[in-house]
Amino acid sequence: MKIIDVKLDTVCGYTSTLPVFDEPEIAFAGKSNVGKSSLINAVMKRRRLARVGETPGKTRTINFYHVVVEVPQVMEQGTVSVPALQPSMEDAAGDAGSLQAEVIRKKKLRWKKDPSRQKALSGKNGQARVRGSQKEDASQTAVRVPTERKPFFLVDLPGYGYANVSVSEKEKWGEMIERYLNSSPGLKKVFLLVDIRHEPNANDIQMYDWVRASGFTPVIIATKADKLGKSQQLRQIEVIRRTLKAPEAAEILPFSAPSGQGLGEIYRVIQQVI
Ligand SMILES: Nc1nc2c(ncn2[C@@H]2O[C@H](COP(=O)(O)OP(=O)(O)OP(=O)(O)O)[C@@H](O)[C@H]2O)c(=O)[nH]1
Ligand SMILES: [Mg+2]
Repeated sequence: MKIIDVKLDTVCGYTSTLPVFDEPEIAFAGKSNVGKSSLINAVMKRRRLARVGETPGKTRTINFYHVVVEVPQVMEQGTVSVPALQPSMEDAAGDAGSLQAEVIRKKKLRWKKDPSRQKALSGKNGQARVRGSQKEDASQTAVRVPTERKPFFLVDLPGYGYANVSVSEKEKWGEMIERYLNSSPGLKKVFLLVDIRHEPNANDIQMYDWVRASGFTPVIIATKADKLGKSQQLRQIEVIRRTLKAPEAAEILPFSAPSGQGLGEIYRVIQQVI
C-alpha cells in the first residue's frame, strides 16, 4: 500500500455535527497518551501531521484525516493481481510493483552517483557490472502491476481517562465518542489501543465494551511495544486479552511507533476494509 496523499480534513468538537462521508472511516480509540496520534502518523508516514503530546489530553476533538492510497488492483474473482504483500514495514507500505520499481530506481541512482563504480565500468570488472545492471532492467519491466487508488478516513478520537479534566468535560468526551461510534454509517473498523506495559483499567474495559456494543469487533493494538522485550510482549498480550475478556481469536497486535513493529499488520487490516 503506497500513500499518495494525506490531509487533515475535518475537526469536530463536542457540539459539532458529525460529518457523513461516502468513503470508509477507520477509527482509533484509546486512553489519553496511549499513542493514537503517533500510530496515525506512522500509518500516514508523516512525522507530525497528527499532533503528539508528552502530556495526556493532547487530542481533544475528533480529527478526520483524509488518506488516498495506491493498492494492487483486485481482479474480478476477488484476487489481487500480485502475490501477497510482504509483512515487513517497507513492503507493507508500498505495493509490490511500485516498491520493487522504487528499490531498483534507488539502486540505479546509487550506482550512477558512486565514483568507484563509475571507474570500475572502464576497468577489468566493468563487463560483469554492466551485465548486472541489464539484469535489473529486465526485472523492472517484469514487476509492473496494475494498481488502483482508494480514499478513506483515519479518525483520531480524543483520549479518555485523562485525570486533569473536569467530570463534566469527561462526560462530554465520552458522549462524543459514543455518538461517533453509534452514528457513523461510514465507520468500517475500530482499533482500540492499550499500553502494552499495563493491565487495561476500568476505562479501557468500558471502551472495549462500548465498541462491541456499537457492533464492531475491535482490533486491539498493544502500543509502545519497544518498551518491552519479545517474551514480555507475549505475556502482556495475554494479560490484555484476559482483562478485556477478549476471545481467543481476537487480534491483539503489538505496535511500536518508533520501530514500526506491527505496522504491516495494521496496513493489512486497513486494506481489507477500504
Ligand atoms: N516509546 C514509545 N513512545 C510512544 C509510542 N507511541 C507514542 N509514544 C509517546 O507517547 C506520548 C503520547 O503519544 P500520542 O500519540 O500523543 O498519544 P495519544 O493517544 O494521541 O494522546 P492524547 O491525544 O492525549 O489522547 C508521546 O510522548 C509519544 O511520543 C510508541 O510506540 N513507543
Ligand atoms: Mg492524540
